[in-house]
Amino acid sequence: MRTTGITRRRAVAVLTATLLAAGTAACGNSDTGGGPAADDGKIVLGFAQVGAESGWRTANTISIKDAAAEAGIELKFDDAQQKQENQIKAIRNFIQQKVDVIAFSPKVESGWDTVLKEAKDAGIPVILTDRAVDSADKTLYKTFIGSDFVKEGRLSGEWLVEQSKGATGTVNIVELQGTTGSAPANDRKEGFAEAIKANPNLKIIASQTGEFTRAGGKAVMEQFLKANPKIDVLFAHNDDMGLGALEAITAAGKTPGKDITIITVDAVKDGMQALADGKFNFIAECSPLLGPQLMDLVKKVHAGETVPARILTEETTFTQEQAKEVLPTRKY
Ligand code: GYE
Repeated sequence: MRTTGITRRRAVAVLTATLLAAGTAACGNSDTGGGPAADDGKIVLGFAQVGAESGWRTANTISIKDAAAEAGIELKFDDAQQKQENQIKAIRNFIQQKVDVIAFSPKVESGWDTVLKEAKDAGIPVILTDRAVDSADKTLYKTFIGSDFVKEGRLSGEWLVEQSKGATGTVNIVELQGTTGSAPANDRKEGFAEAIKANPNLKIIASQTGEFTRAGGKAVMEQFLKANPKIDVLFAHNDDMGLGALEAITAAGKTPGKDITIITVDAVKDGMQALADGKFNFIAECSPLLGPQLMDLVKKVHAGETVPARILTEETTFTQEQAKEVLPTRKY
């Protein structure tokens, strides 16, 4: 359907990956920071993960751990269990331990300036992965690697606009938002809302956070179904919330994918299975496999090399037919 767009995005991502790979061979003295290396000469990376809320996050954590081992980087990994204060504590610990590079996936966008300034003052470069921060001072971190969440929302909305072309009456949409204040929740909401403006029949009648979890998706969908007799479409900011919502929809005597059109984001295996089974209708992909690119960046910033301010990951979209095709070889 959007073959051209998909091809272009892939081309950009492949080019980015190639450039990154080429850059890692270079070496040099770091004047931008980097504490003493580990005794065995390995680069030490402190990574503050946001938690383990979804299939996406699990795949992301595995990717980071595997890629660090592969790259010969010593990884200090902290799971903040969805608490920003835990992430801040972990970053402060990394500073105290004088790690060489700090990377983290910020739970929410705001509230990072103080701790980022502490890392900068200590001369430890910081890389943001997956989620962005709203700090005005862009020198507080070296680069941001992750997806274009606005685009994911927009692609989801555009697909719906295309599907609803013939609709004569109002199409009632409910939205399950991700973690309040997080970059993916803010941006996916924005991109989707922008795209569906193209058809005035498309109306968001309810929108609430389901915290990116299955349990949250189920509980909020139950409320939506109780409060709204006519729901035509569900837009869930990730697969897990969509999967949780399936249970609520079935329990309410409706058929997911038929009575209610379901659009989600991520394309993790369980989501793709639901899509192939006809329970979901469309998924905008968000790749969790950031590990290899992150390790390349860690080496570069440790070597004091200049890196691009923003590095986008490879993404595509899936219909039910496309999900059936790729599912057998899906890795996560
Ligand atoms: O979409 C969701 C996860 O930040 C991109 O976080 C990530 C999001 C992902 O919990 O499943």
